Amino acid sequence: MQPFQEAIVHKLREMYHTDMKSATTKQLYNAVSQAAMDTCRDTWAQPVQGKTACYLSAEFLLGRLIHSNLMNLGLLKETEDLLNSAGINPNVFEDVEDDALGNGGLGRLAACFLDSAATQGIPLMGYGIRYRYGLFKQRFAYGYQEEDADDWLAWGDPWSVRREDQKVRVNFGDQSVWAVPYDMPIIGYGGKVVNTLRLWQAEAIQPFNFRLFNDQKYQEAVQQKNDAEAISAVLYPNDDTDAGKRLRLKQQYFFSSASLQSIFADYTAKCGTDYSKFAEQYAIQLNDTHPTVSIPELLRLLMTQGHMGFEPAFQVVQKTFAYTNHTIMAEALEKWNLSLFQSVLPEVYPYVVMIQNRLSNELVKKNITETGKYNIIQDGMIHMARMAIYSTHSTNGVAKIHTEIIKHSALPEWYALYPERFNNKTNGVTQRRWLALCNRELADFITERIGSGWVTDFSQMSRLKPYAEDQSSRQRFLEIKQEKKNQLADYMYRKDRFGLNTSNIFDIQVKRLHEYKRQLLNAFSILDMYFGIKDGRIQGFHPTTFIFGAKAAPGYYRAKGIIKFINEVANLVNYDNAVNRRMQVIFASNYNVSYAEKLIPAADISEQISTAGTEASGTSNMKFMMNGAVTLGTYDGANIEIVQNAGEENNYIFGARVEDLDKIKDTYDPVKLYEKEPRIRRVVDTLIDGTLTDGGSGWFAELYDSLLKGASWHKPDNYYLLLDFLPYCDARLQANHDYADRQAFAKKCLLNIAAAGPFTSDRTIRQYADEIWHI
Ligand code: NBG
Repeated sequence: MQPFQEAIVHKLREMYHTDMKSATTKQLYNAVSQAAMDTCRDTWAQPVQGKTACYLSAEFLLGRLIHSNLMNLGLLKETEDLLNSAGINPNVFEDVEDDALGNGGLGRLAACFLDSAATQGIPLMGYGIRYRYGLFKQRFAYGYQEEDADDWLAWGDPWSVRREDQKVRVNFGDQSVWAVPYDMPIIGYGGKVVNTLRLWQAEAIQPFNFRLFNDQKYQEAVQQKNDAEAISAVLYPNDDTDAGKRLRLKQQYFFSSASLQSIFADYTAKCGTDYSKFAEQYAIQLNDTHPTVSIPELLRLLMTQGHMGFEPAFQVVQKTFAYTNHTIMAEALEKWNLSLFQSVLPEVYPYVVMIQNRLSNELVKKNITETGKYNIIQDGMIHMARMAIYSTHSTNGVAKIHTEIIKHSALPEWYALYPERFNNKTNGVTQRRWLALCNRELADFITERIGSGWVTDFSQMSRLKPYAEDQSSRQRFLEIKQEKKNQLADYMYRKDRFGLNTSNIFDIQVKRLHEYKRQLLNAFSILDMYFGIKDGRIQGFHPTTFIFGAKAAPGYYRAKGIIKFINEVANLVNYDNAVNRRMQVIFASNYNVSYAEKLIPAADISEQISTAGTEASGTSNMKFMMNGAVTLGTYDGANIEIVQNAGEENNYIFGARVEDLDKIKDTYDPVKLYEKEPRIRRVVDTLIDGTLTDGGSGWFAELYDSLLKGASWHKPDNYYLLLDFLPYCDARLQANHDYADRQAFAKKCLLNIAAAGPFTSDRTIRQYADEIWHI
């Protein structure tokens, strides 16, 4: 036995008095994880040298850790051999809950960054919240989404270490709590560098009041404990909307203050009490506006504990912080009601006022009289994005087009004032989780051809390009794709009891449910193909399985209506014997990181169909690309950079561009399109003509109205579904037609893989380190 295998056996005995043969999955999981933790404790304990970057984020969507950690430590194979030799399926840990401390792209990006930084030896610390319950679990009941709590701790938490000695106190207007850190090792590939993710848990200062209990006031006796724990109880399930809740502001300040206090104490221990050099030791990146209250918090610490004057303290703040914007959706630009802010954070509010005063003086000096669009405090609200841009040295978008939109249409007034602050950092994803781990067959294929250097140097992927011309490589690629479809089919059968037809094209759209992402357009186009096949209008259609995966925020009823609609479309198609050998529609339930790891490698077609100008970047588009799918998408977000690199001829780009939409936005009339085009009318009418039923909820009629009548808060069809409908259907049928030439299609896929080099988060994080943090 190898030493690591012995360590696992030893852990089982020590922790559970059991052995490989009798251990439960949970025991195995905890024993393997603990044994792996032991192998990296020494490396982890090594102090960071030089400047540290701190990534503050309300979300870290890590996914399941055991496989990625074992892979990065080089212990995956040994572990699997041990399981095999004990007659245990090496896939046992697939039953282990996925951690879900994030909503979608923003939280998953943070997780990719951690992996990339540790792998490249960049000292990056993550700071966030240890939510007791992560993103809800999704079920379908009669096609409706139902939500259950995500009790991720039920499996134990072997990858965290509670650091009682490092807890700090966080004060609100009406309560004080402990913030207790749980540290997780972030193990770089090869195991040479181990960074830290620190997640804070809220706990009561006095968890139990003995006197009240004695007076038989049982509820009151634990009131403080409940109130404290509420702060880190749940992740807000909103993806890019501002929940606008008191508790949410508390969450934001809770982790911001705890992180800043901790960083401040580290600085003091390292450099003493001269805080003027703080920015030489720490760079702090704000992941969207959620941690922006860190800005006045650092100012407060520098001025009260560091005894600095306002101006020098502000200079330090500005040099330390940088801000990333992840969306231009107006509803996501956080604003807090002034009186709410004052009552929750009375000790912080004065520092916001100081920042506002400095801004006011600067505007006067610059002769700017229209101050309303700049003011941080305006009309009874505190504008967090404004505070973030004004008080930091860098504001970045997450794809080229997104950064241009920020500069020229979302926040042009700020760009006019401080053009030098704005920069772009196109997102990336880690090829270790999203290729090496989730698609080992394809990873081997690549390594056999270009060596294994791509695992840590993704620019080497371009060396794969010649193999796109090689018939036997294309054949092998097709075999691997088939294998991944078979594996997905097994998995989906176990999870959702779906029987996938694995000889079909797999056409997949997985991402949060949002109107701008246009899952409804996808469903309309499926209906159009369905009618077209039945009517004989569409001939020679290659059988296709259309797969969706998406959670809707529980309070976002229109998104829930779209889920119900897609499930009804699925029923219609799948039970119609006239077409169901040619089409299948499937909605995977509870889409999450682990599901993505199965779905993405099996895809032929990656659906990236957001309205031009709305998706800041997208990151699943990159994961699909590196797993050999073609992109069927709009000219939006990182799709643009993807097709520029991989060739438009190897992808399927359709629909209106931002410039086109700008021209028509005041005159666009979806009703005209609806009246003129029978195919549009037919699919839209399924919302109200009884073809499909919403079970009496009224949701389908509401969707119909949103397209043709608009609502008090938006114009009709404000995401231009009807405008892009026909071009989308055409592009989709073209891809379907092209697929028939398997060799030619495989070539497109291979060229996409070979062009994926720039879309690694290794490149992205290097750019943050070089250009923003100067590490
Ligand atoms: C999301 C965008 C995506 C982007 C990720 C990561 C939010 C607020 N924004 O397009 O919608 O890829 O951020 O940058 O979740």
